[in-house]
Amino acid sequence: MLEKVVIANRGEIALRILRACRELGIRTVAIYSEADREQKHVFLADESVCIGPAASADSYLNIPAVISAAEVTDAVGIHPGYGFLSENADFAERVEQSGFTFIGPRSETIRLMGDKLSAIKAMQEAGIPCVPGSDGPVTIDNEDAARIARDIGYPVVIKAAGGGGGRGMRVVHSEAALKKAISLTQVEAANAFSNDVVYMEKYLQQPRHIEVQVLADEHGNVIYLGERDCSMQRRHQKIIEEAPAPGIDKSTRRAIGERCVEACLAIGYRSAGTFEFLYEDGNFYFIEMNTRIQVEHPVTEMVTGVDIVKEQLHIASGEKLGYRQQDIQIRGHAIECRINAEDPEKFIPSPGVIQHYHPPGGPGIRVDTHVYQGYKVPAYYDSLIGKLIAHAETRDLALARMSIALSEIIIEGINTNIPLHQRLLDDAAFRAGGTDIHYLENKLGLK
Ligand code: MV4
Repeated sequence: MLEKVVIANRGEIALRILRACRELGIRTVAIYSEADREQKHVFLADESVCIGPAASADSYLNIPAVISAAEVTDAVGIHPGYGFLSENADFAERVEQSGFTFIGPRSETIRLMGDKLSAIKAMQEAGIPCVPGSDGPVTIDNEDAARIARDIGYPVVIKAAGGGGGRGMRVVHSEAALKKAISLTQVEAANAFSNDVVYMEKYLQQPRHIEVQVLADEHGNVIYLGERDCSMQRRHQKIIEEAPAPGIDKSTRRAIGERCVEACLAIGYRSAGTFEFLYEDGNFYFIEMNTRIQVEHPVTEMVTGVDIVKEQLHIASGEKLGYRQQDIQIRGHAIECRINAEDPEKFIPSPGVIQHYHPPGGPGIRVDTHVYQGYKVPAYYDSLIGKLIAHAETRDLALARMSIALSEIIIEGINTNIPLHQRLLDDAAFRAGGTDIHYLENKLGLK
Protein backbone atom coordinates (compact mmCIF):
# COMPACT_ATOMS: atom_id res chain seq x y z
CA MET A 1 0.00 0.00 0.00
CA LEU A 2 1.12 3.57 -0.72
CA GLU A 3 2.79 4.90 2.45
CA LYS A 4 2.05 8.61 2.13
CA VAL A 5 -0.33 10.51 -0.12
CA VAL A 6 -0.66 14.20 -1.00
CA ILE A 7 -4.30 15.30 -1.11
CA ALA A 8 -4.22 17.82 -3.96
CA ASN A 9 -7.60 19.36 -3.27
CA ARG A 10 -9.70 21.18 -0.67
CA GLY A 11 -13.16 21.11 0.86
CA GLU A 12 -15.34 18.06 1.34
CA ILE A 13 -13.46 15.85 -1.12
CA ALA A 14 -10.13 16.50 0.60
CA LEU A 15 -11.70 15.32 3.86
CA ARG A 16 -13.26 12.33 2.08
CA ILE A 17 -9.84 11.30 0.69
CA LEU A 18 -8.19 11.86 4.07
CA ARG A 19 -10.64 9.49 5.76
CA ALA A 20 -10.10 6.80 3.12
CA CYS A 21 -6.32 7.10 3.59
CA ARG A 22 -6.65 6.80 7.36
CA GLU A 23 -8.71 3.61 7.07
CA LEU A 24 -5.93 2.13 4.97
CA GLY A 25 -3.12 3.34 7.24
CA ILE A 26 -1.81 5.76 4.61
CA ARG A 27 -0.16 8.91 5.96
CA THR A 28 -1.62 12.12 4.60
CA VAL A 29 -0.26 15.44 3.41
CA ALA A 30 -2.74 18.30 3.08
CA ILE A 31 -1.85 21.11 0.70
CA TYR A 32 -3.72 24.35 1.14
CA SER A 33 -3.90 27.93 -0.06
CA GLU A 34 -3.55 30.96 2.20
CA ALA A 35 -7.37 31.19 2.30
CA ASP A 36 -7.69 27.58 3.49
CA ARG A 37 -5.50 27.41 6.62
CA GLU A 38 -8.55 26.51 8.72
CA GLN A 39 -9.82 23.65 6.57
CA LYS A 40 -10.86 20.64 8.59
CA HIS A 41 -8.69 18.22 6.61
CA VAL A 42 -5.65 20.47 7.20
CA PHE A 43 -6.14 20.09 10.95
CA LEU A 44 -6.54 16.32 10.64
CA ALA A 45 -3.74 15.54 8.16
CA ASP A 46 -0.42 14.13 9.36
CA GLU A 47 1.39 16.97 7.61
CA SER A 48 0.38 20.08 5.74
CA VAL A 49 2.04 22.43 3.27
CA CYS A 50 0.87 25.88 2.23
CA ILE A 51 1.30 26.01 -1.53
CA GLY A 52 0.39 29.60 -2.33
CA PRO A 53 -2.10 32.46 -2.32
CA ALA A 54 -5.88 32.11 -2.32
CA ALA A 55 -6.37 32.34 -6.09
CA SER A 56 -6.58 28.77 -7.49
CA ALA A 57 -4.23 29.60 -10.35
CA ASP A 58 -1.51 30.37 -7.77
CA SER A 59 -2.15 27.38 -5.51
CA TYR A 60 -4.36 24.37 -6.35
CA LEU A 61 -3.64 24.75 -10.09
CA ASN A 62 0.09 25.43 -9.66
CA ILE A 63 1.65 22.19 -10.90
CA PRO A 64 5.24 22.81 -9.69
CA ALA A 65 3.95 23.83 -6.26
CA VAL A 66 1.86 20.67 -5.92
CA ILE A 67 4.72 18.42 -7.03
CA SER A 68 7.15 20.23 -4.71
CA ALA A 69 4.82 19.51 -1.79
CA ALA A 70 5.09 15.80 -2.59
CA GLU A 71 8.88 16.07 -2.86
CA VAL A 72 9.48 17.92 0.42
CA THR A 73 7.23 15.55 2.39
CA ASP A 74 8.55 12.33 0.79
CA ALA A 75 5.05 11.35 -0.30
CA VAL A 76 4.65 8.57 -2.87
CA GLY A 77 1.21 9.25 -4.29
CA ILE A 78 -0.94 12.25 -5.26
CA HIS A 79 -4.75 12.14 -5.18
CA PRO A 80 -6.19 14.97 -7.31
CA GLY A 81 -9.85 14.72 -6.18
CA TYR A 82 -12.23 16.41 -8.64
CA GLY A 83 -11.92 19.76 -10.43
CA PHE A 84 -8.56 21.61 -10.24
CA LEU A 85 -5.82 19.38 -11.77
CA SER A 86 -7.80 16.13 -11.68
CA GLU A 87 -8.26 15.81 -15.46
CA ASN A 88 -5.13 17.67 -16.54
CA ALA A 89 -3.11 15.15 -18.57
CA ASP A 90 0.02 17.32 -18.39
CA PHE A 91 -0.19 17.29 -14.59
CA ALA A 92 -0.66 13.51 -14.46
CA GLU A 93 2.31 13.11 -16.80
CA ARG A 94 4.51 15.37 -14.65
CA VAL A 95 3.47 13.40 -11.56
CA GLU A 96 4.42 10.13 -13.30
CA GLN A 97 7.72 11.55 -14.61
CA SER A 98 8.63 12.85 -11.15
CA GLY A 99 8.36 9.31 -9.84
CA PHE A 100 5.08 9.68 -7.94
CA THR A 101 1.93 7.61 -8.30
CA PHE A 102 -0.98 9.52 -9.81
CA ILE A 103 -4.13 8.18 -8.15
CA GLY A 104 -6.19 7.96 -11.30
CA PRO A 105 -5.81 6.68 -14.86
CA ARG A 106 -2.62 6.81 -16.93
CA SER A 107 -1.90 10.29 -18.33
CA GLU A 108 -2.42 8.96 -21.90
CA THR A 109 -5.94 7.88 -20.95
CA ILE A 110 -6.72 11.33 -19.52
CA ARG A 111 -5.42 12.87 -22.75
CA LEU A 112 -7.47 10.47 -24.91
CA MET A 113 -10.68 11.32 -23.02
CA GLY A 114 -9.85 15.03 -22.75
CA ASP A 115 -10.13 15.32 -26.53
CA LYS A 116 -13.84 14.65 -26.97
CA LEU A 117 -13.38 13.53 -30.58
CA SER A 118 -10.69 10.96 -29.77
CA ALA A 119 -12.84 9.81 -26.84
CA ILE A 120 -15.87 9.26 -29.10
CA LYS A 121 -13.73 7.44 -31.66
CA ALA A 122 -12.28 5.12 -29.01
CA MET A 123 -15.74 4.45 -27.58
CA GLN A 124 -17.27 3.73 -30.98
CA GLU A 125 -14.49 1.23 -31.68
CA ALA A 126 -15.18 -0.36 -28.29
CA GLY A 127 -18.88 -0.83 -29.07
CA ILE A 128 -20.33 1.98 -26.95
CA PRO A 129 -23.43 3.63 -28.51
CA CYS A 130 -22.70 7.26 -29.45
CA VAL A 131 -24.82 10.17 -30.71
CA PRO A 132 -25.20 10.19 -34.52
CA GLY A 133 -22.74 12.80 -35.76
CA SER A 134 -19.80 13.84 -37.89
CA ASP A 135 -17.34 11.19 -36.61
CA GLY A 136 -14.60 13.78 -36.98
CA PRO A 137 -13.98 17.54 -37.25
CA VAL A 138 -16.31 19.81 -39.25
CA THR A 139 -15.19 23.02 -40.98
CA ILE A 140 -16.69 25.79 -43.12
CA ASP A 141 -14.33 25.02 -46.01
CA ASN A 142 -16.70 22.72 -47.93
CA GLU A 143 -20.25 21.39 -47.92
CA ASP A 144 -19.48 18.29 -45.81
CA ALA A 145 -21.01 19.80 -42.66
CA ALA A 146 -24.26 20.72 -44.43
CA ARG A 147 -24.48 17.22 -45.93
CA ILE A 148 -23.89 15.53 -42.55
CA ALA A 149 -26.47 17.79 -40.87
CA ARG A 150 -29.03 17.00 -43.57
CA ASP A 151 -28.28 13.28 -43.08
CA ILE A 152 -28.74 13.25 -39.30
CA GLY A 153 -31.46 15.90 -39.29
CA TYR A 154 -31.81 19.24 -37.51
CA PRO A 155 -31.42 20.37 -34.80
CA VAL A 156 -27.71 19.57 -34.57
CA VAL A 157 -25.13 20.72 -32.04
CA ILE A 158 -21.62 21.97 -32.75
CA LYS A 159 -19.20 21.03 -29.97
CA ALA A 160 -15.57 21.91 -29.29
CA ALA A 161 -13.25 18.87 -29.21
CA GLY A 162 -11.37 20.55 -26.37
CA GLY A 163 -14.56 21.41 -24.46
CA GLY A 164 -16.78 19.27 -22.31
CA GLY A 165 -18.95 19.73 -19.25
CA GLY A 166 -21.12 22.15 -21.19
CA ARG A 167 -18.36 24.49 -22.32
CA GLY A 168 -18.11 25.25 -26.05
CA MET A 169 -21.31 24.02 -27.63
CA ARG A 170 -23.93 25.63 -29.88
CA VAL A 171 -27.29 24.31 -31.11
CA VAL A 172 -28.16 24.85 -34.77
CA HIS A 173 -31.74 24.65 -36.07
CA SER A 174 -31.30 25.17 -39.80
CA GLU A 175 -28.81 24.97 -42.66
CA ALA A 176 -28.98 28.77 -42.97
CA ALA A 177 -27.40 29.11 -39.50
CA LEU A 178 -24.84 26.30 -39.84
CA LYS A 179 -21.68 27.97 -41.17
CA LYS A 180 -21.94 30.89 -38.79
CA ALA A 181 -22.39 28.50 -35.85
CA ILE A 182 -19.36 26.45 -36.87
CA SER A 183 -17.10 29.48 -37.21
CA LEU A 184 -18.32 31.08 -33.96
CA THR A 185 -17.79 27.84 -32.03
CA GLN A 186 -14.32 27.51 -33.62
CA VAL A 187 -13.31 31.02 -32.52
CA GLU A 188 -14.62 30.48 -28.98
CA ALA A 189 -12.93 27.10 -28.79
CA ALA A 190 -9.61 28.54 -30.00
CA ASN A 191 -9.79 31.18 -27.27
CA ALA A 192 -11.02 28.94 -24.47
CA PHE A 193 -9.14 25.71 -25.15
CA SER A 194 -6.36 26.69 -27.62
CA ASN A 195 -7.93 24.11 -29.95
CA ASP A 196 -10.32 25.21 -32.70
CA VAL A 197 -11.44 21.69 -33.67
CA VAL A 198 -15.23 21.32 -33.57
CA TYR A 199 -17.55 18.42 -34.41
CA MET A 200 -21.24 17.87 -34.96
CA GLU A 201 -23.85 15.70 -33.28
CA LYS A 202 -27.59 15.35 -33.55
CA TYR A 203 -29.05 17.55 -30.80
CA LEU A 204 -31.17 15.46 -28.45
CA GLN A 205 -33.94 17.72 -27.21
CA GLN A 206 -35.22 16.13 -24.00
CA PRO A 207 -32.66 13.66 -22.72
CA ARG A 208 -31.80 12.59 -19.20
CA HIS A 209 -28.18 12.59 -18.03
CA ILE A 210 -27.27 9.11 -16.89
CA GLU A 211 -23.74 8.04 -16.05
CA VAL A 212 -22.15 4.66 -15.36
CA GLN A 213 -19.50 4.26 -12.63
CA VAL A 214 -16.65 1.84 -13.31
CA LEU A 215 -13.60 0.60 -11.42
CA ALA A 216 -10.61 -0.97 -13.17
CA ASP A 217 -7.35 -2.34 -11.79
CA GLU A 218 -4.02 -2.92 -13.52
CA HIS A 219 -4.59 -6.68 -13.75
CA GLY A 220 -7.41 -6.66 -16.28
CA ASN A 221 -10.25 -6.67 -13.74
CA VAL A 222 -13.07 -4.21 -14.47
CA ILE A 223 -16.48 -3.85 -12.80
CA TYR A 224 -19.38 -1.44 -13.15
CA LEU A 225 -21.19 -0.11 -10.08
CA GLY A 226 -24.51 0.69 -11.71
CA GLU A 227 -25.58 4.12 -12.88
CA ARG A 228 -26.59 7.53 -11.54
CA ASP A 229 -29.22 9.91 -12.82
CA CYS A 230 -27.80 13.46 -12.73
CA SER A 231 -30.46 15.24 -14.77
CA MET A 232 -31.41 17.78 -12.09
CA GLN A 233 -29.04 20.60 -12.99
CA ARG A 234 -28.85 24.31 -13.67
CA ARG A 235 -26.26 25.82 -16.02
CA HIS A 236 -24.34 22.52 -16.08
CA GLN A 237 -24.13 22.43 -12.28
CA LYS A 238 -25.75 19.28 -10.98
CA ILE A 239 -27.77 19.84 -7.85
CA ILE A 240 -29.44 16.47 -7.13
CA GLU A 241 -28.18 13.05 -8.17
CA GLU A 242 -29.59 9.61 -7.49
CA ALA A 243 -28.91 5.91 -7.93
CA PRO A 244 -30.28 3.81 -9.49
CA ALA A 245 -31.79 5.84 -12.36
CA PRO A 246 -35.60 5.77 -11.97
CA GLY A 247 -37.68 3.85 -14.47
CA ILE A 248 -34.98 1.96 -16.37
CA ASP A 249 -35.28 -1.80 -16.36
CA LYS A 250 -32.66 -4.17 -15.05
CA SER A 251 -31.69 -5.70 -18.38
CA THR A 252 -31.14 -2.27 -20.03
CA ARG A 253 -28.99 -1.11 -17.10
CA ARG A 254 -27.03 -4.32 -17.17
CA ALA A 255 -26.46 -4.11 -20.94
CA ILE A 256 -25.01 -0.58 -20.78
CA GLY A 257 -22.89 -1.47 -17.74
CA GLU A 258 -21.39 -4.46 -19.53
CA ARG A 259 -20.60 -2.30 -22.57
CA CYS A 260 -18.73 0.11 -20.31
CA VAL A 261 -16.68 -2.71 -18.83
CA GLU A 262 -15.73 -3.89 -22.33
CA ALA A 263 -14.76 -0.33 -23.28
CA CYS A 264 -12.49 -0.07 -20.22
CA LEU A 265 -10.76 -3.29 -21.24
CA ALA A 266 -10.39 -2.00 -24.82
CA ILE A 267 -8.58 1.18 -23.75
CA GLY A 268 -6.70 -0.27 -20.76
CA TYR A 269 -8.55 1.95 -18.32
CA ARG A 270 -7.32 2.12 -14.70
CA SER A 271 -8.91 3.55 -11.51
CA ALA A 272 -12.43 4.95 -11.04
CA GLY A 273 -14.14 6.40 -14.10
CA THR A 274 -17.52 7.53 -15.32
CA PHE A 275 -19.17 7.11 -18.72
CA GLU A 276 -21.59 9.98 -19.33
CA PHE A 277 -24.63 9.24 -21.46
CA LEU A 278 -27.65 11.07 -22.70
CA TYR A 279 -30.71 8.83 -22.33
CA GLU A 280 -33.71 9.44 -24.55
CA ASP A 281 -36.56 7.18 -25.72
CA GLY A 282 -34.98 4.17 -24.05
CA ASN A 283 -31.57 4.57 -25.72
CA PHE A 284 -28.15 5.50 -24.32
CA TYR A 285 -25.83 7.82 -26.24
CA PHE A 286 -22.23 8.31 -25.00
CA ILE A 287 -21.12 11.94 -24.76
CA GLU A 288 -17.99 12.06 -22.57
CA MET A 289 -15.92 10.09 -20.09
CA ASN A 290 -14.81 11.52 -16.74
CA THR A 291 -11.47 10.16 -15.62
CA ARG A 292 -11.75 11.29 -11.98
CA ILE A 293 -13.65 10.62 -8.79
CA GLN A 294 -16.90 12.58 -9.08
CA VAL A 295 -18.78 14.79 -6.65
CA GLU A 296 -21.77 12.43 -6.75
CA HIS A 297 -19.86 9.19 -6.06
CA PRO A 298 -21.55 8.74 -2.64
CA VAL A 299 -24.93 7.70 -4.10
CA THR A 300 -23.17 4.79 -5.81
CA GLU A 301 -21.31 3.97 -2.59
CA MET A 302 -24.58 3.87 -0.66
CA VAL A 303 -26.36 1.48 -3.03
CA THR A 304 -23.36 -0.81 -3.64
CA GLY A 305 -21.53 -0.65 -0.30
CA VAL A 306 -18.26 -0.12 -2.19
CA ASP A 307 -15.90 2.60 -0.93
CA ILE A 308 -14.84 4.01 -4.30
CA VAL A 309 -12.06 6.24 -2.92
CA LYS A 310 -10.51 3.34 -1.01
CA GLU A 311 -10.68 1.23 -4.18
CA GLN A 312 -8.81 4.01 -6.03
CA LEU A 313 -6.07 3.80 -3.40
CA HIS A 314 -5.90 -0.02 -3.60
CA ILE A 315 -5.72 0.15 -7.40
CA ALA A 316 -3.00 2.84 -7.31
CA SER A 317 -1.00 0.57 -4.99
CA GLY A 318 -1.06 -2.09 -7.71
CA GLU A 319 -3.54 -4.33 -5.92
CA LYS A 320 -6.36 -6.26 -7.52
CA LEU A 321 -9.95 -5.05 -7.25
CA GLY A 322 -11.58 -6.15 -4.01
CA TYR A 323 -14.80 -7.10 -5.83
CA ARG A 324 -15.92 -9.19 -8.79
CA GLN A 325 -18.99 -8.22 -10.79
CA GLN A 326 -21.08 -10.93 -9.15
CA ASP A 327 -20.32 -9.35 -5.74
CA ILE A 328 -22.05 -6.13 -6.77
CA GLN A 329 -25.74 -5.84 -5.88
CA ILE A 330 -27.74 -2.62 -6.03
CA ARG A 331 -29.45 -2.27 -2.66
CA GLY A 332 -32.24 0.27 -2.33
CA HIS A 333 -32.04 3.86 -3.51
CA ALA A 334 -29.79 6.83 -2.71
CA ILE A 335 -30.29 10.54 -3.36
CA GLU A 336 -27.75 13.33 -2.96
CA CYS A 337 -28.49 17.04 -2.53
CA ARG A 338 -25.56 19.36 -3.13
CA ILE A 339 -25.59 22.11 -0.51
CA ASN A 340 -24.19 25.34 -1.95
CA ALA A 341 -23.35 28.60 -0.23
CA GLU A 342 -25.50 30.73 -2.50
CA ASP A 343 -28.73 32.66 -2.71
CA PRO A 344 -31.52 30.07 -3.21
CA GLU A 345 -33.31 32.25 -5.78
CA LYS A 346 -30.64 34.29 -7.54
CA PHE A 347 -27.82 31.77 -7.13
CA ILE A 348 -25.23 34.43 -6.32
CA PRO A 349 -22.45 33.05 -4.08
CA SER A 350 -22.79 33.64 -0.36
CA PRO A 351 -19.37 33.40 1.31
CA GLY A 352 -18.91 34.20 5.00
CA VAL A 353 -18.74 32.73 8.49
CA ILE A 354 -21.05 29.87 9.51
CA GLN A 355 -22.36 31.14 12.85
CA HIS A 356 -24.49 28.13 13.73
CA TYR A 357 -24.28 24.63 12.33
CA HIS A 358 -26.32 21.59 13.24
CA PRO A 359 -26.07 18.62 10.86
CA PRO A 360 -28.98 16.23 10.33
CA GLY A 361 -28.82 12.56 11.23
CA GLY A 362 -30.78 9.35 11.58
CA PRO A 363 -30.96 6.08 9.66
CA GLY A 364 -29.66 6.22 6.09
CA ILE A 365 -28.36 9.79 6.34
CA ARG A 366 -24.78 10.64 5.29
CA VAL A 367 -23.27 14.13 5.41
CA ASP A 368 -20.07 14.75 3.42
CA THR A 369 -18.87 18.18 4.45
CA HIS A 370 -15.82 20.03 5.68
CA VAL A 371 -17.73 22.82 7.38
CA TYR A 372 -18.09 23.40 11.12
CA GLN A 373 -19.42 26.15 13.35
CA GLY A 374 -17.13 29.18 12.94
CA TYR A 375 -15.83 28.02 9.53
CA LYS A 376 -15.47 30.81 6.99
CA VAL A 377 -16.59 29.94 3.46
CA PRO A 378 -13.97 31.67 1.26
CA ALA A 379 -15.07 33.67 -1.79
CA TYR A 380 -12.37 32.16 -4.01
CA TYR A 381 -13.68 28.69 -4.81
CA ASP A 382 -16.86 26.97 -5.91
CA SER A 383 -19.83 27.26 -3.59
CA LEU A 384 -20.25 23.57 -2.63
CA ILE A 385 -20.15 23.35 1.18
CA GLY A 386 -21.47 19.86 1.60
CA LYS A 387 -23.47 16.95 0.30
CA LEU A 388 -26.44 15.43 2.01
CA ILE A 389 -27.07 11.82 1.03
CA ALA A 390 -30.16 9.78 1.94
CA HIS A 391 -30.29 6.01 1.46
CA ALA A 392 -33.24 3.67 2.01
CA GLU A 393 -34.79 0.45 0.72
CA THR A 394 -37.07 2.37 -1.65
CA ARG A 395 -36.91 5.68 -3.53
CA ASP A 396 -39.98 6.97 -1.67
CA LEU A 397 -38.36 6.33 1.70
CA ALA A 398 -35.08 7.90 0.54
CA LEU A 399 -37.07 10.99 -0.51
CA ALA A 400 -38.80 11.08 2.89
CA ARG A 401 -35.49 10.77 4.73
CA MET A 402 -34.03 13.55 2.59
CA SER A 403 -36.95 15.88 3.33
CA ILE A 404 -36.64 15.26 7.05
CA ALA A 405 -32.87 15.78 6.96
CA LEU A 406 -33.24 19.04 5.04
CA SER A 407 -35.73 20.26 7.64
CA GLU A 408 -33.26 19.42 10.45
CA ILE A 409 -30.15 21.16 9.09
CA ILE A 410 -29.26 24.50 10.59
CA ILE A 411 -26.70 26.59 8.73
CA GLU A 412 -26.72 30.24 9.81
CA GLY A 413 -24.56 33.17 8.77
CA ILE A 414 -24.60 32.44 5.04
CA ASN A 415 -27.33 31.69 2.51
CA THR A 416 -27.69 28.20 1.13
CA ASN A 417 -29.76 26.47 -1.54
CA ILE A 418 -31.54 24.30 1.06
CA PRO A 419 -34.90 26.05 0.37
CA LEU A 420 -34.54 25.13 -3.33
CA HIS A 421 -33.94 21.48 -2.39
CA GLN A 422 -37.05 21.52 -0.19
CA ARG A 423 -39.09 22.85 -3.09
CA LEU A 424 -37.75 20.16 -5.40
CA LEU A 425 -38.49 17.40 -2.91
CA ASP A 426 -42.10 18.60 -2.94
CA ASP A 427 -42.21 18.77 -6.75
CA ALA A 428 -44.61 16.20 -8.24
CA ALA A 429 -42.57 15.49 -11.40
CA PHE A 430 -39.32 15.01 -9.49
CA ARG A 431 -41.10 12.78 -6.98
CA ALA A 432 -42.44 10.71 -9.87
CA GLY A 433 -38.85 10.29 -11.18
CA GLY A 434 -37.26 10.58 -14.59
CA THR A 435 -37.31 14.36 -15.23
CA ASP A 436 -35.02 15.53 -18.07
CA ILE A 437 -31.95 17.82 -18.09
CA HIS A 438 -34.04 20.93 -18.78
CA TYR A 439 -36.60 20.34 -16.04
CA LEU A 440 -35.07 22.57 -13.35
CA GLU A 441 -34.30 25.52 -15.64
CA ASN A 442 -37.85 25.36 -17.01
CA LYS A 443 -39.33 25.21 -13.51
CA LEU A 444 -37.23 28.16 -12.36
CA GLY A 445 -38.14 30.11 -15.50
CA LEU A 446 -41.86 29.70 -14.87
CA LYS A 447 -41.54 30.19 -11.09
C1 MV4 B 1 -25.67 17.27 -25.81
C2 MV4 B 1 -27.01 17.63 -25.58
C3 MV4 B 1 -27.94 17.27 -26.55
N1 MV4 B 1 -27.55 16.60 -27.66
N2 MV4 B 1 -25.33 16.60 -26.93
C4 MV4 B 1 -23.80 19.56 -22.09
C5 MV4 B 1 -22.67 19.18 -21.21
C6 MV4 B 1 -21.87 18.22 -21.99
N3 MV4 B 1 -21.40 17.19 -21.09
C7 MV4 B 1 -22.78 17.68 -23.02
N4 MV4 B 1 -23.96 18.48 -22.98
C8 MV4 B 1 -25.00 18.23 -23.80
N5 MV4 B 1 -24.71 17.55 -24.93
C9 MV4 B 1 -26.26 16.30 -27.82
N6 MV4 B 1 -25.89 15.64 -28.93
C10 MV4 B 1 -27.34 18.31 -24.41
C11 MV4 B 1 -26.33 18.62 -23.51
C12 MV4 B 1 -26.73 19.32 -22.32
C13 MV4 B 1 -26.63 18.70 -21.07
C14 MV4 B 1 -26.12 17.43 -20.90
C15 MV4 B 1 -26.01 16.85 -19.67
C16 MV4 B 1 -26.45 17.53 -18.54
C17 MV4 B 1 -26.96 18.78 -18.67
C18 MV4 B 1 -27.06 19.39 -19.91
C19 MV4 B 1 -27.59 20.67 -20.04
C20 MV4 B 1 -27.68 21.26 -21.27
C21 MV4 B 1 -27.24 20.59 -22.41
